[in-house]
Amino acid sequence: MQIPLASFGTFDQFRDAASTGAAAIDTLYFWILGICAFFFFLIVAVLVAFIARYYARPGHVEQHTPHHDNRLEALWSIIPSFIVVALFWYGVLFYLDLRTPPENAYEIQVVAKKWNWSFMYPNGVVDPNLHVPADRDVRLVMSSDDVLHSLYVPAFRVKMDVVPGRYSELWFNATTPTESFDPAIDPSTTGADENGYDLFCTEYCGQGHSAMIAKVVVHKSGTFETWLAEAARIDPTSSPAELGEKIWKQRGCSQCHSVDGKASTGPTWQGTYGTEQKTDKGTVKVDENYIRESILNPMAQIRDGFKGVMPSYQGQLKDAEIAAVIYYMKKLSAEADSVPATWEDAGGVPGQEEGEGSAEGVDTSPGDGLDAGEPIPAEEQTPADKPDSEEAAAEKMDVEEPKTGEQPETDDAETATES
Ligand code: HEC
Ligand SMILES: [Cu+2]
Repeated sequence: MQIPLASFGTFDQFRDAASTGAAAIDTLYFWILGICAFFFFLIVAVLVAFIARYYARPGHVEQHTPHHDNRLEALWSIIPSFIVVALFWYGVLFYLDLRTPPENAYEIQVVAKKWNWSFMYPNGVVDPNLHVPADRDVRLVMSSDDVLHSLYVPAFRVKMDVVPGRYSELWFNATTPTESFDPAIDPSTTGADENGYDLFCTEYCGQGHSAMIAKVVVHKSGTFETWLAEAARIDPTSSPAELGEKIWKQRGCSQCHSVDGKASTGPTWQGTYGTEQKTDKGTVKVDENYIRESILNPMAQIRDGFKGVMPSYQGQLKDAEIAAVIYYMKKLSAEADSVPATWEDAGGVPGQEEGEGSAEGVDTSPGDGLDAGEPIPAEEQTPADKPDSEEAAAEKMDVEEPKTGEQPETDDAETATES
């Protein structure tokens, strides 16, 4: 909807509506605005007329004025009641529609944290911008890693709080595909809805709040699937260990696993690969099979000194991603030299057409893991790797605690220099 006088300089207050629900919101909004404006001008006009007509003049004798008129009272009570009830009625209808996602909507997981957005797709792709198909109901399931945030897409006329400790949801059906999108352009430097629709955080969440901006890219029907498949593709010339590190950071492993030798909730990954460890089912060699099993079925064997609190990543990490974690753990161990530089060197990306056959050493068929290298003698193991008691583990956790607290501060500093 194009509204004259609606632009304040370069900032477009009223974005062109780009979702199916936007028209109803706009209609209601402009009815409320119109009715308010009508009564505002009517009341001010009457006020001015009465001042001109009835102001106190010298020699004027006060006359009797009527104090009450039932017909008038009824008129100005009943008419506004109808107006207000009608606005409320439409408001409730639109609100219910806005809050009730249609069945079979395409679901995207949203995680807000100081100060960025992550959008997670059913095939495991994680992107800092929201990509959606045009002409399809999309449902966002949103959660926050830290404080209260709020997701707002002006062009879609949707807004919803993102609250720590619970899920909130939002849905829309985007009608107008994005013409061009360049992920390299910083979303906070472009104006209204250029390079994708603006997506803002609208709950003041700290220093970097104003930079918590992302773009909504609406893909023409049929092209979204292509984008999604392309985004999931792993570049065969990229490094498997680097992908493993990215997974460790982005998929939450870092909350419980350190890579610097310190045990926290879970064992450290530094120097663990290739060692022998005690579990509740006996001694085990940390090899491909054990790592894969630990990720898919963490309860199968629980390392001594740790609790079985790790969630299963069954269905969440693809074969190639598990392989990447294995390469990353290997990179952090005495066998770092044997880690291939690229997927191509490793014989291709597991599960991806170009490279048939799984990577050397990552093949998880029984027995294969055993020839991955000599076990490291017990003396060479990192002591922090195997806390001897529950208390030791708890103590280590306490020491770790400030580390998590520090995180936002470093972010603070970064943002401070940016702005
Ligand atoms: C909530 C904390 C938590 C998170 C998050 C977590 N883990 Fe764990 N993990 C543990 C604990 C505790 C153990 C040890 C107990 C056990 O074996 O189940 C463990 C064990 C492991 C092991 C076995 C390693 C060893 O030395 O015994 C692997 C491999 C592993 N996790 C991988 C991962 C990956 C990959 C992720 C992220 C995708 C992850 N973990 C996320 C808590 C976690
Ligand atoms: Cu925020």
